Amino acid sequence: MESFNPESPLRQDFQKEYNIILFGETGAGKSTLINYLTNYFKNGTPGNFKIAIPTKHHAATEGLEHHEDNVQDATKSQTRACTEYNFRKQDTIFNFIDTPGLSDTEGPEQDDFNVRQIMGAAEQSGMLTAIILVINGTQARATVTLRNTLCLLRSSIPDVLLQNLVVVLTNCSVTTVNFDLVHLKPWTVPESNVFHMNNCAFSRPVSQWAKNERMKKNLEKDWECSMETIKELTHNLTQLGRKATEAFKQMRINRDRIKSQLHSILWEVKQVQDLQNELDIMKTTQQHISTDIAKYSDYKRTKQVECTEWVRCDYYSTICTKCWKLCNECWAHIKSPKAFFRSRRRSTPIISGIMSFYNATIGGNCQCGHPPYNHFDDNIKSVKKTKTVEEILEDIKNAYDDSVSKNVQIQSKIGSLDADIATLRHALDTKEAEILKCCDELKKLCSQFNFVDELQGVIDVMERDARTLTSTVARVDAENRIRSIKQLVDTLSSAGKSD
Ligand SMILES: Nc1nc2c(ncn2[C@@H]2O[C@H](COP(=O)(O)OP(=O)(O)OP(=O)(O)O)[C@@H](O)[C@H]2O)c(=O)[nH]1
Ligand SMILES: [Mg+2]
Ligand SMILES: [Zn+2]
Ligand SMILES: [Zn+2]
Repeated sequence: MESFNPESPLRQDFQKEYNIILFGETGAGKSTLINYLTNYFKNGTPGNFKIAIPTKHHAATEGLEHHEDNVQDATKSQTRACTEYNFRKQDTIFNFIDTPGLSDTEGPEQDDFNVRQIMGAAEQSGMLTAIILVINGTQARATVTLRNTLCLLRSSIPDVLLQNLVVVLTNCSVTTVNFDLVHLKPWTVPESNVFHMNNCAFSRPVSQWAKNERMKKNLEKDWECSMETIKELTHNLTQLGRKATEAFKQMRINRDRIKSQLHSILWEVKQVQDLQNELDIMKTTQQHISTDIAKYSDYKRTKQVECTEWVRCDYYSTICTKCWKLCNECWAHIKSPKAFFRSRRRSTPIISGIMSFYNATIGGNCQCGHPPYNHFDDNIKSVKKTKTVEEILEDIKNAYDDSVSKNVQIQSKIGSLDADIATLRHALDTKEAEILKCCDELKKLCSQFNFVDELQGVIDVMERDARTLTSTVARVDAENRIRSIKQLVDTLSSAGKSD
């Protein structure tokens, strides 16, 4: 905020100093009121206007700085920044702060920016004597714009300053006013602090009325009334106690905190959703891997194999050591004398073999083709058996091992993603809690505080983002977040209504 003191740089010489800030809808007549105050303090007259803030038809005369934008364009808020105007009356200084108007046609973001500026200017003033609500007194109905302005006002003025509210109804007189002060509810402003003014002198060029006696007369009459009202107004201001503006600061801190938390919530919800999408993809992959593991787990195969085993029996046979087959089966029972006789020589199998050979073939090779010394006698026989053997199918086992190791990897990735998501969710919960806390603090400072629009904006963004989510888990999560912010909105608005 800029401060201009045209009269005296030595403020400390003066004993009484009053800081007054103007609040109001765009076009309500705040800057015009400053111009009227300029004329009041500097003895301006309809023949000799003193203009601090230029208008469409009047150039500035006081060489003061101002922040009027586009004075030719009436659709936009004219005052773009807060400016302090200092006036002296004997031993008293009045510092009036002109501010940008609320319900700017440029929308809620501009409003938000302006509210921040205005509250900042109020905070900077250190001590405030009054907040003057400048309201166009011709408004009979609570239009959307008026409701919006009042909502912004209620949300930005701390309770400690409600005793210092002064209302200036413009464009009207006490008899022509249409604005009903009940619109200000639950605020009540004592009648002594409500003023009516018709500050019409700067609405048209001097040329339009200077030569029209009737117009001139009317204008001069209104002018006189306004000057009278300002006299009363300034007197009343000196009667109000000054209040420290610390509450504005605390409100600013909490508002900023809420905003920053809301922003990071939006960002983190997106993060959670991205991670959740990734997690979903991984879980699908893991399902495929599990199917593969089940599919390839059958890499062992059992086979029935035929084999020959030699077992004892109760008769003797001749066996070839080359062919491993019976060449002469069952030529004597184990208990027969022949067997007994032959078995005594069993310690010399070769002789036994030769003997058996002679016995069996009467000389020459056996029918198997091998010579006699390749044969022996024994009470054994060959038995055919089937055995079960296990076989490992290598490529299937490789696929199985591969799937198992992939599963281990993905499991650990899923684990760390789960942990990341849990951390983010926790951070989100903390932020939601902090927003609640800040809202509580704000409610204590300003019982009419309402952040619903702000929160609604965040909800809109979240809902828009949620619609694009592919992951069902992420969508459910987003919906839960949206629900909890909505709950916050409900709590805030019902608290507002109950007041
Ligand atoms: N007839 C009449 N016109 C007024 C009165 N107060 C302001 N106006 C006119 O209304 C228009 C807007 O007035 P401003 O003083 O610029 O309004 P403001 O509140 O400073 O507006 P912003 O800077 O946009 O917030 C101007 O054309 C003024 O001449 C009034 O009491 N009576
Ligand atoms: Mg203005
Ligand atoms: Zn043989
Ligand atoms: Zn043989």
